[in-house]
Amino acid sequence: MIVGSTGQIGSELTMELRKRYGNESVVAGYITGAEPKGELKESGPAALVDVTDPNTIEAAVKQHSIDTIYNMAALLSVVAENNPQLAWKIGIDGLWNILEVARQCGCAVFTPSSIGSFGADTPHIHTPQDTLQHPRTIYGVSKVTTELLSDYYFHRYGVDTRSVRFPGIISNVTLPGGGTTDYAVEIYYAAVRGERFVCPIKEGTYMDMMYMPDALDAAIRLMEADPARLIHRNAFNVTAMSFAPEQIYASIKKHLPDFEMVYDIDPLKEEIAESWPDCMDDTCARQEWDWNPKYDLETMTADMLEKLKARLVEG
Ligand code: AKB
Repeated sequence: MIVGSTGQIGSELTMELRKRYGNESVVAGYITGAEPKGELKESGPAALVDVTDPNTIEAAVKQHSIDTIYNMAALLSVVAENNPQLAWKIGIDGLWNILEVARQCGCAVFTPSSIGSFGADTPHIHTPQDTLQHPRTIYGVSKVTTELLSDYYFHRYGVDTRSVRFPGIISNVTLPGGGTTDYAVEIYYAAVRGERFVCPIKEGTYMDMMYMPDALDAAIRLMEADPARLIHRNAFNVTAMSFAPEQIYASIKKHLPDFEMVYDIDPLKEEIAESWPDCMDDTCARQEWDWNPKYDLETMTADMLEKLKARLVEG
C-alpha cells in the first residue's frame, strides 16, 4: 500500500509497483481532496488513508491484507517551513500511527528521508553515510526524527523499517510542490513551453539529484533486499548526480539553443540549499543492496525533454 499515492513520488511508485506485482496487489492510499484520477484510479484498488487518523490506516491494512507500507505522506522543505506544526503532524505523528499499525499487523515500512536531514555542519563534499545531522529546518528535524523513530521500531519491536535519503527528484508526471529542489523540475517545463526560466537558486549551488526511474528503483530494490545484508536501515544515502543551476541550464541548451535563464534568488530556498550536501557518498547503499542508478544529467535531460514535449506540446 502506498500512503500519499497521488503525490510526486507516490503517483509513479504506485504504477511501478502495479507493473511489477500486479494491479490488484497494490493499494493506492489517498486523502480527501487528493483522490486518485485517470490511470491511477482505473488500474487498481484505492483506500482512504489519512496518516493523522490511525483508524483509517488500520482499516485499509486489514481490509486489503497489506504486508508492506510505502509511507510517502510529507510536506516538502519550503512549505513545511511555512507551516511547521502541520509538517510535524503529518511527518512524525503520522509516522508514529503508521509504525503502530505496522507493529500490530506485521507490515514492513518504507518512509523516505532526505538530503534535508543534513545541516550546515555536515561535511558537504562526499557526505558520509554516518555523520553529523543538525538541520535547522522543520523538514530536516522531522526527517532526522523519521530515521531515529524508524530505527527504534526495528530494534525495539522488530518492525522491518527501511529508508533512503532522497535527493531532489526530477520527474515529468506529477509536479513536486514546495521543495527546495523543485527548480530542477520547473526548468524543464519552462524550456519545453518556450518560456524564459527564472531560477530561484544561486549559480554555483550544488545539490544531489535523481531522475524518477532511479528513485522508484531505489525504494523497491531496498524493500526487496536481503535483510541479512543490511548493516544500515534508516536511512541510506542515495544519489545519481550533483549539479548547480548553470549546469542543468547548459544541458537543456544543447537541445534547445534559444532557451534563456535568469536568476532571481529566493532567500529561503537558497539558505536551505546551502545547508544541504553538495554531493553525498552512497557507497553503503551500493554495497548493502546493490544501488546502481542508470541516469546522469545528460541522459535525464534527453528523456525529460522528449517526454514533456510529447505531453505538453504534441498533446
Ligand atoms: C525538497 O526540496 O524539499 C525535497 C527534498 C530534497 O527532500 N525535494
